[in-house]
Amino acid sequence: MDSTNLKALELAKQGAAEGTIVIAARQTAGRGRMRRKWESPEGKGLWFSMILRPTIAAEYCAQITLLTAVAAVKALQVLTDKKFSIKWPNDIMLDGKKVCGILAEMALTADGSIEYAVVGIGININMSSEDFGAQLEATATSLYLATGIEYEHEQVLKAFLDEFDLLY
Ligand code: BT5
Repeated sequence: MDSTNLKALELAKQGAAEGTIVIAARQTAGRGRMRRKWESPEGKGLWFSMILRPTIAAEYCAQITLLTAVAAVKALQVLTDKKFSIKWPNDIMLDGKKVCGILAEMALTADGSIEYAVVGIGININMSSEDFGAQLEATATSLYLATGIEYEHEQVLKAFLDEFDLLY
């Protein structure tokens, strides 16, 4: 699809339940912040978005990105035995390079609370240097590049959701 965030925003607007997840094998218009592009080639990573309906005031919305980052780090560390760090607020780093990015987008109600939030997460799983291309190779990495292991997408998704569920 174009972008799991776009699809999830559309579904949330139509009333989709909290916990709905949109996941794509490939994105043709994967989005980063400020209209930047997120490379999402087929089968090389986990590209997904979650629909949330948190009952918190909008002033606390930044916490959604922060707790997502913490959940991602915890899950990836358990899975791989590697040390990950967070470049706040939304980049997960491995060996000094970006392995995961987070994009949270939300809609507010008239009284200023959050109507729904969409949290998009991209985790580079099996990306090789060629998949990143000359521009990203210096700044991006994947679980495969760092460990030599080809992780299953479902395994990474489950590990993340287990941690996210606890923190959320
Ligand atoms: C982010 O933006 O890091 C948020 C990325 C969120 C992607 C997910 S995938 C599922 C969901 N659906 C979407 O459409 N998006 C979300 P930002 O901090 O603006 O970083 C973007 C920058 O990261 C780009 O300008 C590139 O420099 C770099 N980049 C692009 N693709 C990358 C990749 N696969 N791995 C590492 N870095 C990448």
